[in-house]
Amino acid sequence: MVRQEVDGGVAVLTLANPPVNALGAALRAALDDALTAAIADESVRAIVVAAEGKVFIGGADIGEFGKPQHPPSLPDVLDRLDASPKPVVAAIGGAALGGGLELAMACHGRVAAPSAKIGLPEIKLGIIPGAGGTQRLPRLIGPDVAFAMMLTGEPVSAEKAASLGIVDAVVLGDLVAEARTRALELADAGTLPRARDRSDALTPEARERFEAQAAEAVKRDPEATNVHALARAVRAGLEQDFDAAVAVERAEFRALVEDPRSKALRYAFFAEREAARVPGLPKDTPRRTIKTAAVIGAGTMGGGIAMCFANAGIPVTVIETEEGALARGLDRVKGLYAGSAKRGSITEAHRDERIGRISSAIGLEHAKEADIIVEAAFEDMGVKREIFSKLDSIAKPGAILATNTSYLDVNAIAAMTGRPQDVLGLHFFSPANVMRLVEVVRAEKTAPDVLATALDLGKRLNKLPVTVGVCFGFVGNRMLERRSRAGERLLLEGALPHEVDAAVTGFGFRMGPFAMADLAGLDIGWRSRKDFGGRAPVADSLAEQGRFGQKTGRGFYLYPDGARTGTRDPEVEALIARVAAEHGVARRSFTADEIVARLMYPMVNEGARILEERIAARPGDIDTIWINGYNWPAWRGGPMHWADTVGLRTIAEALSRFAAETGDDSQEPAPLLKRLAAEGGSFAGLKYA
Ligand code: 3H9
Repeated sequence: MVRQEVDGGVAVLTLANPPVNALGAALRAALDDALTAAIADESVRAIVVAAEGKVFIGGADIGEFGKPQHPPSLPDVLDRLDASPKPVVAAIGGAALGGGLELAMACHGRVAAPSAKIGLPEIKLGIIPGAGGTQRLPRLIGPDVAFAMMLTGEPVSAEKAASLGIVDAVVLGDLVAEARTRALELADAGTLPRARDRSDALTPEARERFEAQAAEAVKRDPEATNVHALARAVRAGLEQDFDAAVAVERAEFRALVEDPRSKALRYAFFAEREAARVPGLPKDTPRRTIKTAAVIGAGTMGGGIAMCFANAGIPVTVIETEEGALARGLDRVKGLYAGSAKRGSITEAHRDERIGRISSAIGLEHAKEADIIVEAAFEDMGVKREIFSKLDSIAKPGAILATNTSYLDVNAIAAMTGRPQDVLGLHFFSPANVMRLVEVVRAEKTAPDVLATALDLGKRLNKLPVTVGVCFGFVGNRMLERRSRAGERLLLEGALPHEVDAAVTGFGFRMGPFAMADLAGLDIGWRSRKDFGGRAPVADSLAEQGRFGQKTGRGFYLYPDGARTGTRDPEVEALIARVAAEHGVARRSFTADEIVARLMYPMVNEGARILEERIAARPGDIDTIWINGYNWPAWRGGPMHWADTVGLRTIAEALSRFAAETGDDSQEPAPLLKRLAAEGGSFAGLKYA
């Protein structure tokens, strides 16, 4: 796991623990042994720690957290590195994250390749750095800058790391050779620069700035236990000596590992990666080549999808039926790029390059050269059928034909072509150029190489593709529909829109369902219910009055003078009472907990049905979809993980009660949920082939 080569007085210890050199027990032990041997070897004057692969070190092994620890611990190994009588230099060839950066900071020198990314992302896992990171980083770059970096968890580039003082230099040529040279220089000079001994960056001004930032961070997210802990650990480093402060960090870290929030975030980390593996789709499935793309439709979705291709370096043709729509769509895209360049998130050169990759045309025949065609036309089966039957005679053989439908039957769409094996759904989320989630809809006849290519393409587009099966609304919207229905019912039974929204934001969503409906436009759901059926008596009554939400200044709430946040409207509350009376529904008040149960349990129930029907391969796929496409609070781990924490028996019993109270049999627990509840089981405990 650690290769050791001694040459010219330098021992180069190369870590080799693919895929990301995570510092699991075996690697820690191997590194510790190699270090001990190098220190003992009289021919060795200096030591270099390098790593194989694209990633230097991806951090501690997250999978080991919460399990019995095998020695040596990471802090112990880093203490020995730090205390080495021979200088140690880290050669950071790729990402140095979490424990990886902590290891590098325990060395006496650090050099990085230009492509290296450097950071402490622990906060995103609900924890804080636990191997000296909260102490060494502030000593290198100041408590204020270090706190800011650890608070976002975002890595910085090698260049930035050098300008901040985290690494000593960025090396363009042979990284390990440069690390050797520097290690020998330190040996010659007889100095062992240690981050722990530094105090020059701990100035009174920097301390003051750190305290202001910490106060603000804690105020912004008072429930985030790890933000509080981070502030305490950094502060300990300002008030106590290094060893005492490290002990504070260690205690905070240990407590956080047991925190349900961190458990949920770690679960979500692995669920997201697991989603890339599709049962029954071998790793070595052949892929088709994707060099060019076409997008049908220049609306908001079509434009956003075209941007995804252009951003990934894939030339794309946007196709419309008439000039006006095309020009409007392209203008919108150019406007978005201009905005990004103005904000500085892309350079002007990148903006021009990306816009240059988007061409446009009138008429489907212009899709004939494309390796993949994504249809993002109007959500209407007739329209989609017509497009796909035409594409069948236009697209080149082997081209992948994808539909961006949010609800419709992809099997029926595929059946319009003589090549259903080439057809699948790519359900992007709005705004498509921003949202990471893509539901990849595998239709009955979709060929394995088409699915594998689409999943690879998703990654190339910097997306998070999750494979789902065909059903109305796939995974995300199908479950959302349950929540919407439950929300309407709650209104009739006596909860008011602001009470429901407050319960949902209190649960951790950024927005409640009614504020969200007002933002999206009530006309959308209203029209779709007209087309597809379904009833939402309150929302429909509002839409019938032209109350379409924010854009008309009135919806579930009032938005006077273009306000972005709604205020309560007595008229709406009276309307709800009237509709409830018409439906003969008795009204009462609801607590926030009752509201959450009423809204979320039916979603969990639908999730269970989705699993039974194999529309999603595993609970983690459903959770990944909800966290990344619907703003489910990641620290609650997604609806299925959350359901396990609530207890499936509690949920099943409540659903039976809801069914009895509302007379809605569809609320009865699904057979899978019923079975797991009776067995005392959990979704996490399900075994999949
Ligand atoms: C920490 O360091 C705590 C310390 O402060 C204190 C300790 C005492 N552990 O993402 P990918 C797996 S906390 C275990 O697809 P990429 C991953 O599951 C840690 N496994 O690759 C996947 O497995 P599989 C702080 C890990 O190239 C495979 O590696 N560090 C870890 O797109 C490939 O992963 C972080 O939070 C890990 N640390 O991106 C960084 N990392 O193939 C977390 C990865 O079986 N990691 N795996 O599904 C990342 O951000 C990305 O993985 C990375 C590579 C950028 C490194």
